[in-house]
Amino acid sequence: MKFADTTKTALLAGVFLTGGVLSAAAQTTLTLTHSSPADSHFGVAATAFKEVAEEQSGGTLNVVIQRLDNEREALESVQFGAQECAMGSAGPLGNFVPETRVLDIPFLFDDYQHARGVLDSEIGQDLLDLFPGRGLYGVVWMENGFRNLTTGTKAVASPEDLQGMKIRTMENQVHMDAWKAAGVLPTPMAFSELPSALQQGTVDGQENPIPVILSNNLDMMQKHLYLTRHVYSPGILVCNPDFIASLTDEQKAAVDEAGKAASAANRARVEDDESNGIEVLRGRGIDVVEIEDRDAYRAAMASANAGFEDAFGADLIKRIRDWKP
Ligand code: EAX
Repeated sequence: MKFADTTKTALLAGVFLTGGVLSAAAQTTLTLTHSSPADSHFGVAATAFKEVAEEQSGGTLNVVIQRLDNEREALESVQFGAQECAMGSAGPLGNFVPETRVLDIPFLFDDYQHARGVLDSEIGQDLLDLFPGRGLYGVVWMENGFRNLTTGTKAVASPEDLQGMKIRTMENQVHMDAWKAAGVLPTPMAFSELPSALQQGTVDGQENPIPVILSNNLDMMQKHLYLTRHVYSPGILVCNPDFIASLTDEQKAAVDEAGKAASAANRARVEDDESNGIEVLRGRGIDVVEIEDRDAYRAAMASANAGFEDAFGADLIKRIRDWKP
């Protein structure tokens, strides 16, 4: 009797353990980091990614969302395989896949429709196809938005006033070259270092899209917001290629579907922030300045264009500029 009881318990324990082990083995953890708060154009995209990836994989993917504002470190970490995926601006991406820098040229895109159209076209896909050669898997282009200049105490009545100003840029050679052409002393740093640089006044200003300024409260550290929209800032969702290769077909398809859902949620939120965010920022007290003459900024940065043509090819740049729906 005693013997039988023990056996039964052992059997039950065995079943229980096997069940536990099975479900643990069947679940693959996917850590996805993103920059900006949960309530932002990247935060909502990460949530959409998690929902679709977990559902479409039949619950075999477990997506863990974390915030990581140093976007260069996030890309490095994905490349190493220390984390599975990362989402953020494409700011530091050119240090990994140099060809993507063509998208960072100022005044390249007329509006959101133009930029999204190019990213969704063969041009965007051709760029994504280069990622595996650089140790990354490009899931989908995302969006950060058109960037606007903000400054602290110094006011900018026209681009001439930029001469000698220290402006924080992303760690992006194209952006630095363009600002240098305008007479600025570009000061590249990771996004994670920006708030303290603004608070301590080590830079005179910075530039970022409305969704970023809004969700990170950058207006609290700046006096003026100039709606320069001088450059489109793509976003990107990347994963580690070995991780993708280790997935089942169903899981791989789930990641791609989740990428599409993330991109849709991200773009919808950018649109929302663009239509409502400027008023919100004005209400919070920052001096918002419409720019009548964006061409003056285009002209101020124009001397950098010859270098961009050498680097990326005049043909490709023209193809992007001339893109039509
Ligand atoms: O992703 O570094 C930047 O200014 C980016 O636009 C920001 O991290 C949002």
